[in-house]
Amino acid sequence: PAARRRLLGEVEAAGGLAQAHPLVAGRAASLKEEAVFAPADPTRRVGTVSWAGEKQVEEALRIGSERAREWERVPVEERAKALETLGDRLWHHRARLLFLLREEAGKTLPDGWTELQEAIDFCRYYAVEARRLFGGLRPLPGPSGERNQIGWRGRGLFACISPWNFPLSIFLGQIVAALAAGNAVVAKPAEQTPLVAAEVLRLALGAGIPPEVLHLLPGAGAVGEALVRDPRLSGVAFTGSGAVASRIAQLLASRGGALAPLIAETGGVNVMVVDATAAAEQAVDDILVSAFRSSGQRCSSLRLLLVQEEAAPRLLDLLAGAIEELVVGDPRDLSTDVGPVIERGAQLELEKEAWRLARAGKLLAKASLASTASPGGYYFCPQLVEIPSPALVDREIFGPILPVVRFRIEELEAILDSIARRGFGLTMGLETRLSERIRMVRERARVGNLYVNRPMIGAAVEFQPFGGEGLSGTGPKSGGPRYLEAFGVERVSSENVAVSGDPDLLLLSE
Ligand code: UN1
Repeated sequence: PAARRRLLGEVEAAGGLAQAHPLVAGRAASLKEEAVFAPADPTRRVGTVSWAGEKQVEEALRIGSERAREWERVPVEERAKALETLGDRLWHHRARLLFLLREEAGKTLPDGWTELQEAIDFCRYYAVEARRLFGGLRPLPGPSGERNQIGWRGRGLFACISPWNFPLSIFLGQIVAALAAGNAVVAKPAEQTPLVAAEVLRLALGAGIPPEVLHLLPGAGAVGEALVRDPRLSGVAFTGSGAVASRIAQLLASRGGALAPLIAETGGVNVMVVDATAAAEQAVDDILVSAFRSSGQRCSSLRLLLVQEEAAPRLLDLLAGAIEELVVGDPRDLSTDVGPVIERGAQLELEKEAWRLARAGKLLAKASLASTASPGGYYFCPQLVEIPSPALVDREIFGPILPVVRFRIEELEAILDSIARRGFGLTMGLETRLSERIRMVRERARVGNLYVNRPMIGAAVEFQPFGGEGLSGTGPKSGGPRYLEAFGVERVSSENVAVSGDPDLLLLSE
């Protein structure tokens, strides 16, 4: 608590109005400004943003595509060093970043802190990975008389289109991966969180990343669409809704020019199974974290709880009690467990969903709003709703509503199969003490990340590569050893050493 209070003091001292502009080749375009307000209290002004127009989009595309090769030719060691310096700068400027995460995105201090750590981890991990993969040509064996070598190179210009729920770590993770692989980047942050993005971009330029290869375009969907339609773009990294991912894939396919890869991470309808052998207290802790951390606004968050009927009375009782004790309120307050949701629209949508589920089932527990919270804030108090069938949860509800269904153990395999058939495949949680149950679930679940007897959010960079399949995304997992490959191309060089080769190789092949 003392350390938290000290950190809070530093965060408050780093306050003050923020500004975001389109930043093309290091030049800020000054256009009409609009105010940005805090979701915790929409009368609290956080700063101003000016949105990118057609002119900035065109310039970023032109300069980014022209200058990408220069960045690619920078030795990988130098590129990696710049990314590590950026990681150090994030740490150095942590108080300001935590302040902006709190004010602009409504994150509590612990939520901001995990995100900051993740962003730093991405910088360091992708720097190491860049050295491993992009460090030059590697020899391939045979055939005799030929020298064959293979290596990774950058693709060109990438668009990085990122969500508001991780305005620092996902925003930066995409950018750092693209840069590490030798690409130039046009970054379009979510329109809800341009201020964090602008701060991060300034830190990146100060870390030695040339302004000609990293451009920022704050804007709405139209900016992303204009980018993706342009044949000068060599690839897209996107995290957000499945609908937008499909739209991007269509635009990329129909724009003419070379085909460009789409690395997409989208939503999930993530299930946790608790069986009768589970350790109840552990399960309750893991459920609370999985469903309500970050106000349930992670794509990895728990969306549907399945409890074996024998375990249900005790578990749901404990869980209901714990939910009623959660403190929902302003993230400025250290006692807050759950902050606001991102915007008014999200709050209204959640209220509608909660109403629909409660009508079909029964509300078991609800947290309450702290008296210090602003009544105008976009709060939605965590709820536990028992429903009669998993079929009532057929799409992602992005916030702190937790529907629960009781099941009989002989139904479990069929339920898991029907969940897999829906096609979402991001995360799954399992609480059990039976090793054969762990094996069975691992076998039947079609998800990118399965978590057993621990929370089903909070994948750690390098140790738990993160990402889904099916409706939950394409492409390799972020924070894993395959991710950078998706941002590059592989090139092979084959040489007849009888003509050009060095004498040692000639001897070997004789
Ligand atoms: C997301 O919400 O888009 O595992 C991803 C986690 C985070 C990633 C969440 N590292 O919860």
